[in-house]
This record gives sequence, structure tokens and C-alpha cells, in this order.
Amino acid sequence: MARAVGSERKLLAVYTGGTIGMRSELGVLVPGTGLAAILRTLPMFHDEEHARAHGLSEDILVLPPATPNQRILYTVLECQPLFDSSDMTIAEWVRIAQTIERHYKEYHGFVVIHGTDTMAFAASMLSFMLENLQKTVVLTGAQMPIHALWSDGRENLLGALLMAGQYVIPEVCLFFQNQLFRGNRTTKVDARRFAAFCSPNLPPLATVGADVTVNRELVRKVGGKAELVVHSSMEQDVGLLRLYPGIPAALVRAFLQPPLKGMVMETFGSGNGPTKPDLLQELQMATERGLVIVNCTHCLQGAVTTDYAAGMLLTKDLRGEMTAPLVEECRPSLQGNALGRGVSWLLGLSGSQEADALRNALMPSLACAAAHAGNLEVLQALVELGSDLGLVDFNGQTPLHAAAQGGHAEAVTMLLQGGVDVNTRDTDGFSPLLLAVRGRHPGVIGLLREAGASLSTQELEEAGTELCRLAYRADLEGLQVWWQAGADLGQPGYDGHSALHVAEAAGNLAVVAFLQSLEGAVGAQVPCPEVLPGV
Ligand code: ASN
Repeated sequence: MARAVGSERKLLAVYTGGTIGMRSELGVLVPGTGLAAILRTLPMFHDEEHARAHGLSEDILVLPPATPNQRILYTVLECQPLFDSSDMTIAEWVRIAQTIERHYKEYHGFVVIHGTDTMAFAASMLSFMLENLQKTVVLTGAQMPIHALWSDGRENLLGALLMAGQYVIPEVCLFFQNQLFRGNRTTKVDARRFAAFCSPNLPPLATVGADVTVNRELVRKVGGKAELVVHSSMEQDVGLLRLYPGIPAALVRAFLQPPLKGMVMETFGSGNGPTKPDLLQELQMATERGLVIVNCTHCLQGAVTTDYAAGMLLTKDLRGEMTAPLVEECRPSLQGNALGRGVSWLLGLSGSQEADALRNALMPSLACAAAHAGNLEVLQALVELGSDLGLVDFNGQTPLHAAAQGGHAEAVTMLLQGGVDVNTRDTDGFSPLLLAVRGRHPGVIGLLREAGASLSTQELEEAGTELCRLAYRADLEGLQVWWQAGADLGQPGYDGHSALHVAEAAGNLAVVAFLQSLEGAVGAQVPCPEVLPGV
């Protein structure tokens, strides 16, 4: 999110109707044409002097300067016909999306002037229709006509123009009464008061007072330079069913009949509904017929936390429309220890740039900690969070190093299956295999060897001294894991003596016998466990 630079910002204002431009005819309000002409007469919406001095064409309006060296120029595109928004349908919203698409490259941002009755629906629809949006789109309207003495329309429209002209907030937003909301989170809550909208489950993206405060963490980030995609083929046969206590199954059955293809079902609390078998059966049968059911709580705040019937939970957030359930409700097993709670917290972070940066910085270390503890649940959670388990921590270690060191065969298997490189060296030059040898984990050594791990020439050479030390201490188990890892047990130590020499000199007969049994079989092959007593 950045404040606009440059001296001129061009906006397209698409005027679709609504009270803001209405006139009274025979005692009732009807949509009124000629909004641009009205705006031209209002100094807060048009600086005629500037327009004349700069030879701006007739269709361009220019706001008085908001900052000393910046001008917001805008063109009002009046739709034909104009609507009371109660009459708007998907077809009209598709036309708005297509208008934005047609003019996308010409303008810095877009304002959609819309009736308030269905503005929240429009904002929601547009948010899904406009994929990869990189520019600000703001819907606004009014409770009173803009030319009325006491009207909210002037402030709302001016605010929308300023937000779209001065800020890059690449979302479909709704501006009303000094607040900029994410459009698909809004609902109209008052038929008369100027504070007509609220966003109960997400704070405003920006608030306007003496200063403009933008809630940067909430603003969605644009990924890369993907082109705008406009989805104009929208399914019409989608219904909304609000459950209520005692709702008859027969009524639900009637509702679910073709042509219905999808249903948003408003449930109680955190996604619950009656558990009557006949009702559940209707839902089950409908999902089996291919009907898509989205479970949405009718509570104004909180989230759905249970999947109540097969196939009814839509879990992918597309345009910031979803509030994720609290992590502890999703993954109780993560709550048992500090590591799990840390990952839960990461999972719960909003998708801001700062949050992403924090996650990326912490994830390799967290993954290593989880792998070292053999905590598959946390590792899995990190994968779901988008963590690349092949990334290295501050020591250059991958989670495979950590799992190998900790001796966790299941974690090693998971990481190997996830494609983590078996032969990565950390900053000390250690491989997962060497750490497994040092930790004496024969099961893990076997898995790593099967996956193609081998000790480097340097590791093999340096093993000589360690082998002599083990032979001196009669540490058969220590020698066996080196053998299993492919070390040459005849490798001499720093003084030229081999482990066999040392064992003989120390009188460690079991070690001598073991080493002699390997003579002729020295090399990098994995012996059968039965020739390795104690493994
Ligand atoms: N009926 C009007 C509309 O939605 C209400 C308004 O704009 N305030 O078009």
C-alpha cells in the first residue's frame, strides 16, 4: 500500500443510480440523470478555474488540490438506465466490472456510485469478479440526494474520490461516513442514518478524520504483476437459507430443488445447526447431487469452526472475505506446547506484508525445532502455512538435519518424502547423516542411506580419529553406526593407527572380533542388522 506520487491522478467514476442522484417526481424519489452537471456546479467537486487554465476537456472534472502538488481528475460515466439499486442484478454488476476492465489501463482508480440498498452485495460481487486487482475500486452512495441541503452524499463521494485518488488499496472497497471498508465484509445496517454501513467482522481499512488512518496490516497485497481477470460468467442459481430453530426438513427439501446449484446456509453460532436426522439427510442428499453448500454463521462476529455436513465448508479465502476460525479451535493438538502455540500464532497472523515477512523469517527455525522434537503436527501445519521445509535456519541446517539429530524416523520420512535434499551440509559442513551417526540413530541412518545419503570424503577421512577413540573405549555401538553410515572402519586416525590397532593394544576383544569380522567387507555398504549385535 503506497501513497500516490505524481501530480495528476485520473479516476473513472461509474454512476449507476441510487439516492445520491435522485430527484423527486410526483412525490417519490427516482434515479436522476446529469450527476456530472450537478458536480460541476459544486466547488468542492470541481475547480473550474484550474480546468480552464489547463484546457481540460468538457467531460473531465477536477477536484480542488488535496495536497499542494497533486490534482485528482475524474470523469463521470453515467450508466443507461440508472437504477434504484433494489433493481440491480448480477447482469448490471457484470457490466460495471467490464467497464472497469475496458478502462483499467487509462485510470489510476475507480469509484462506483451506487444505491445503498444493495451496495454491500455489489461490492461483494465485484470483489470476486475482479481478480488480480491492482488498483483501488471504491463504491459509495448516499442516504440523501447530493443536491439536498442536508446530504451525506457530498462527503461520501468526495471521500471515495480522495481514497481512490490518493491511495493504492488494491481491493473493492466501500466508503461511507468517513470509513473505508473491505466491500465484501460490509452490510447495510440502517435505512435512514448516515452511518448506514458497518463491517462487523473486520475493522475498516481506513478511517478519515482530521487525518486519514490506513490500517495497513489489513490491506490485501497484490501478488506480482498478474493481469486483471474479470469473471463475468456468474452462477445465478444460488440461494440463501437462514436456518431457524425447528425449521422443517420438508421446507429445506423444497428449497434445495433444481435449478438451485449452490446455497449459502446461515447457521447458528460457530456454524451449528439442528441435528435432526431428516434435516441432515436433506442436506446430505443435496450435496451428493452436487449442490455446493457454504456454511456461514448468521452471527455478525466470529467464524464457522465445524464442518457440519459433507462438503459444506468453503475453506479457501479468495478476496479477504473469510474470517479464519481461531487456530486453537482448528488444531487443538498444537496447543500442547510452546512450539505448537507459536505456530498457531503464526497461522493466525493476517496476510499483511509484515506478517508474511515475520513468518518467512521464523519458519525455518520453527521447522527445525519441530523436526528436532519429532513434532509431525507442527511440521504439517508449517507446510500448510506455505513453509518450504528445504529452507535452512541460521546454522544452515534444514529440518532434515534436526530430525536426523533428534533421531525421529517418522519426521525424517516425512521430510524425505517432501523432497528435502538428503545431502545438504550445514555451515559446519555436517550432513543429516553425520548428525544421525553422532546421535546414534540407526533407524534414521538406514532411512537416509536408502534415500542416497553418503558421508563426504572429508567426513570419511575425519572419521578415522573418532573410530580410534571409540575402539579405545570399547564402544561397539558407536563403531556400528559409523559402519552402517558407510564409513571405512579401517580409516586411520591422526597418528596413522587404525581402530583395530587401538582395540588390540587396549585388549578390547569384542571390538577386535567385530572389526576383524568386517575385514574384506570394508566399504560403504549397509550390513544386515544381525551381524551387528546390539543395533
Ligand atoms: N433505494 C436507494 C437505492 O438503493 C437507497 C439509497 O441509495 N439510499 O438505490
